[in-house]
Amino acid sequence: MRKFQFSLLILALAAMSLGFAQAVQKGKDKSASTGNQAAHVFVTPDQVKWGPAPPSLPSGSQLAVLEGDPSKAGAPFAIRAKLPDGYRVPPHWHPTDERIVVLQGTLGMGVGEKFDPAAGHELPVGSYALMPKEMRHFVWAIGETVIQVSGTGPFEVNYVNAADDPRKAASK
Ligand SMILES: [Cu+2]
Repeated sequence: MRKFQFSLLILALAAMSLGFAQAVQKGKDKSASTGNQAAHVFVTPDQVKWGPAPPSLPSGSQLAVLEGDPSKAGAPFAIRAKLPDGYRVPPHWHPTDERIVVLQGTLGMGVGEKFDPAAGHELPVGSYALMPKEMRHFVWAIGETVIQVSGTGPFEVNYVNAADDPRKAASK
């Protein structure tokens, strides 16, 4: 049984890195005219490739990588997440700063170790949020909500209550 769970985890991780690798292909051509070695990125809306969210997030959301590899430590990344109406991410924290722009819908967001929308904020389209590393917070979606998250990897989700971790639930 343990072995089975472990292989599931490996599969999930492999799927994640595949998804990331695919996205990283974009914008690899270098600017010859300026000699600038940094890769540039242009992503039009039709080029955003949605896939299932990583197992660290509750199921039902979708994720697209716009830039970089969110699993890589010390490297910048930008991703989008599409959250269905009523979607929730219970109190959690990240090892790095999380920067969010709301592109569609309304993102509810609050700070603290208890999921309490009454103590949170409703962020409509155009809103920006910065959640410093290790700060406990929670989010919920009002209407189908699309957010852009950028920061420096690794993008990891740690739950305040172990029971909220979908990775734990999946291995039950
Ligand atoms: Cu978060």
